[in-house]
Amino acid sequence: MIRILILHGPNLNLLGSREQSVYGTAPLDEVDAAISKLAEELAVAVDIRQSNNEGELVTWIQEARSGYQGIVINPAGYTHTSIAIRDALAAVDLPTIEVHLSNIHRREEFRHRSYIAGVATGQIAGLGPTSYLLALRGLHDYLTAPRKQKKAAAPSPTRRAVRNTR
Ligand code: CA2
Repeated sequence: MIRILILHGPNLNLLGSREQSVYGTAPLDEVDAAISKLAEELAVAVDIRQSNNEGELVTWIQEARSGYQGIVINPAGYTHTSIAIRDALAAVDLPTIEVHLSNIHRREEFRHRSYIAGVATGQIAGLGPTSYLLALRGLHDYLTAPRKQKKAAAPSPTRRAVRNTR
């Protein structure tokens, strides 16, 4: 069974309690329940975690190398600051979807830069909790789509020459 690690970054534990006009009214456990429901429909296993600590997120990303086939991450405020999270994602080299509840590109200028986007497979932003569901569905499709085979190596010049003399 495909296993996907879902990570929520700092302050997302406050969802639903304040800043509702930006992040919506659903608390994090409601978002997690919707993610788990979709995971069941897709027959993937999800492990959902939240941390306010950059180092803890880095450790979880490193550990994902064994046992997980992909990562969905909302790095929250660390999106715009964390080279450590970017480096961890680059090091594990798992297909990763970056998620945001809000559309970071139409907010303050400092939110336009993501250190994560350059190492992510894709980014989904601006759709509230649905961003997570689209990310999970997209990552599932990405992981289950048939991949093109690598081209077979061309025969070496010597072998070609031998064949041509027959
Ligand atoms: O839109 C997103 O998902 C963000 O990742 C959320 C981050 C923000 O720093 C990013 O620029 C965009 C903030 C998460 C904080 O969430 C709160 C939720 C409720 C109340 C206060 C903060």
